[in-house]
Amino acid sequence: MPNPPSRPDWDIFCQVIDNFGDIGVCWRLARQLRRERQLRVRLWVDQLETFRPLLPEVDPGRSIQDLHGVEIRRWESPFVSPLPAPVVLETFACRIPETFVAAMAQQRPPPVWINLDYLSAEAWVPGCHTLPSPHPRLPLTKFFFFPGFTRATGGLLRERDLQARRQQFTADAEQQRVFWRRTGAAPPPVGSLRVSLFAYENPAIGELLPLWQAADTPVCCLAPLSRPLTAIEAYAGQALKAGDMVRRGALEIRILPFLEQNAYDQLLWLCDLNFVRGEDSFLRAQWAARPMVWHIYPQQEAAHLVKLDAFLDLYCADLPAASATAVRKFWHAWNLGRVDATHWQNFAASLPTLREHAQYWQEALAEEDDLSTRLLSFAGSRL
Ligand code: TRH
Repeated sequence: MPNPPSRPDWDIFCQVIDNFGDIGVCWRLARQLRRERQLRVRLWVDQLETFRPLLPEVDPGRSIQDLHGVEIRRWESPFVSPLPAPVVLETFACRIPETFVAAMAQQRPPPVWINLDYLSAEAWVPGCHTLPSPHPRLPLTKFFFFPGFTRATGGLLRERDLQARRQQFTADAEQQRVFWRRTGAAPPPVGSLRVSLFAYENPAIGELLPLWQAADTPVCCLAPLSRPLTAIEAYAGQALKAGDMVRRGALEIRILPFLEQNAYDQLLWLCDLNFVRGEDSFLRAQWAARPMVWHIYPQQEAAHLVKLDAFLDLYCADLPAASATAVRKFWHAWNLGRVDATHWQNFAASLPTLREHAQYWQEALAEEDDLSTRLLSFAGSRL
């Protein structure tokens, strides 16, 4: 029986813990389900202000808005529960409102309830993927869904046309001109190493910039407005804003505005090396098929370093030994906040190999079903 018009196909709940990754992932998935599968998606977001930099059309003052075919709802408290969708996705262990859970328990059959977890390459992930967790009181079961890099996991977020869009963009000088015009920056000088910089606060930034300043090859560092700005300002000895440029020796730093999510992809595609962080930019850098450096989200008791090594083991498995060592050492140094000249020189010497590897890595990942396909197939098997 078709759904009544007011009932969406999917409810997605997003609680912004900090930064942009939570909403970055949820928005990408919601938009993809709408665009590629024509599903009606209702996206609940507790902080619309954090959403806005990624999608400037978002109006934080509105409690309901329809953008790109997705119904965006401000997640308010107290929560007045509508009829839940047949599939309910809570993301990153956020707690969906009790009134909504109670409404889910009233449904026959009850909605498929999935918790989408964080991306990790750790060995325990396949064993926990799709495990059920029965509700202690209500006739509901929640399933844990883990994105991941292998067939035994939930896969990776990837739009169907992503590769084609990247190839078109990188081959089209006019699209690239439009990109530079929109960001308000001139294209990087020809022959320079184009580097994008997105990271958490990191003392290593203050160590790397002088190394680039003294490098033989010119470096153009493109930094969208975000936390590294503090370290860049300390290096430059002045306050900086979007549109500013700092030139010292072989280094030119351009401060870009925080880019709308699609434009950020384009920046990654245009660069020779991308410094990324968290979860979503980390994955987008892999789809960009370019060398990258990952600043992982720091966790208590250095748990993040185990997660970092699990990914490095996969990523470096097919690299020649010298490049694998250079990547491991540089990524460790970056995440420990201490980078020296040897780290950078060895890493830089491996860049041509890493570029080829990034292409191969991207192609291998793209052969697998993406996260939305696996989510839909799992939900379908439970409906
Ligand atoms: O912002 P992040 O650090 O996000 C997170 C959060 O810390 C979250 O709590 C944590 O759970 C998660 O990491 C692991 O980094 P991330 O994940 O890369 O998200 C950034 C988003 O911002 C991503 O969707 C890309 C987008 N972005 C833009 O749209 N424009 C930009 O200019 C930049 C720099 C990023």
